[in-house]
Amino acid sequence: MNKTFPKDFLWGASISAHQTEGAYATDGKGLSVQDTRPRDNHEIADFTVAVDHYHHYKEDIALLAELGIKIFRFSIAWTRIFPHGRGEINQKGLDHYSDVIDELLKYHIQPYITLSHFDLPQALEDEGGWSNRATVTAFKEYAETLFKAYGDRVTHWLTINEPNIMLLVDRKILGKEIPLNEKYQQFHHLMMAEKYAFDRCHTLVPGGQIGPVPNISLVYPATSKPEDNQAALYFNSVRNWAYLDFACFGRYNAVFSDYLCQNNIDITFAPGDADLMKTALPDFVAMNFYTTVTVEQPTTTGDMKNGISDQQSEDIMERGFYKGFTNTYLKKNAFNWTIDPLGLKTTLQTLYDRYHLPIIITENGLGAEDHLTDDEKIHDEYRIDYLAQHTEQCLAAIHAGVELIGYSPWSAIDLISVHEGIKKRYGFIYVDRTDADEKAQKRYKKDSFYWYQKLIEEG
Ligand code: BGP
Repeated sequence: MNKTFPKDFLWGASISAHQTEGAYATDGKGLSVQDTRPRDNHEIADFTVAVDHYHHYKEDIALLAELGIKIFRFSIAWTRIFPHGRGEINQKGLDHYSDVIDELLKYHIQPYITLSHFDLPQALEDEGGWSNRATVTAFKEYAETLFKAYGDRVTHWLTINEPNIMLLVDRKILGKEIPLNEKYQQFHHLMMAEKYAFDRCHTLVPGGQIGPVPNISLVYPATSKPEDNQAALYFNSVRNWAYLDFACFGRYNAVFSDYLCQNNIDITFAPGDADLMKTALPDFVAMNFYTTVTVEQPTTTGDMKNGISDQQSEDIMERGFYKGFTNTYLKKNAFNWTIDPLGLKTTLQTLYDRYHLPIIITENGLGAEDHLTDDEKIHDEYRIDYLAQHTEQCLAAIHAGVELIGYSPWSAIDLISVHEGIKKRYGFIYVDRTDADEKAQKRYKKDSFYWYQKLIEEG
């Protein structure tokens, strides 16, 4: 059996705009919900400076070229293009990303651009955000603007980053809780926004290819008890397949529909939605994977906390459907996220078997507190170990027949964690700052940089 990856395998690295760029109000950029979100912990870095990728992008891309990546997954900040979400275009914003794209192409690195990564314009949020159907139209106009501006150089696009996590883990991602009824009308609007992006990309971008980019954690039952299997069935649908069945089949998943019905949730369609759902379809599935999740059937008594406070921890629960369960067969990282490399292979096989579309992994990584030594090294062997185990399972999935076309781990460079600041580092490149002190943000190559460079060279 071939021990190496296909020669055309798309080795990449990933970031998002708000977690790396900083320059949160520079060159005409408007405020997003990530700039205004309530912060319960003022000890951790916010996104105002982040790792100043906005000004360091040439240096960072040169390092990524040295790393040897073939693709670079990054997101465009909607509020750099439309400071108020719609209406007047900010030419400086359009110019900035045009320069970023040209810098990547200079090194023959293919851009994989995420249209939106948790950073809805605040001006649209003020009008109801994803609860307001008008936001779908604003997103369509935003996507069309990018396709027209960059479609001559960028063929591969991702829609909206992890809509499932944005909705299910709203407190962590957005700093607020969305009521259940509203949450699933937002689901419909997010999914329709994605459909418009599929449709317009295929119309406006020559050879354009586009895909959804959910966070997929396969859900295991805590025991072989039929009740626990039911709990896993429902959470797999609510967390994973609801989003991908809508994107890839243009349908409401049957188990998810029952979940909505049991919660008395009615979804309002707009005229034309049912048709566009079926006709606008993706070319590939992008998937972010960190871990798997285990659930049990909730008992009718005991402490029942509704909702999910973190996508990885066991304190997820929805009364009557599922409750997080500690899987003692899996190790955990320092931030309480389980580690399940074989679960990645199983997830890839399950996904491919269900959708039969090419798959690219656009996030996978280990958040850890790295340390810069006096001789300017970062010995992150724990990250090498995590990535080695997961890329090994990627190869095993390919040998098992999965059309896995690429692996773009999180993250290219250290960045500000969604809610745990800079101390939770993911990058191949270390950025010298702390949560409290921005310092000079000097860049250093970690041991994992050299490990990944070798893996890309040798496949
Ligand atoms: C995913 C997001 C990324 C990143 C990652 C790590 O859900 O797409 O933006 O945040 O999770 O999560 P965290 O930053 O909480 O460690």
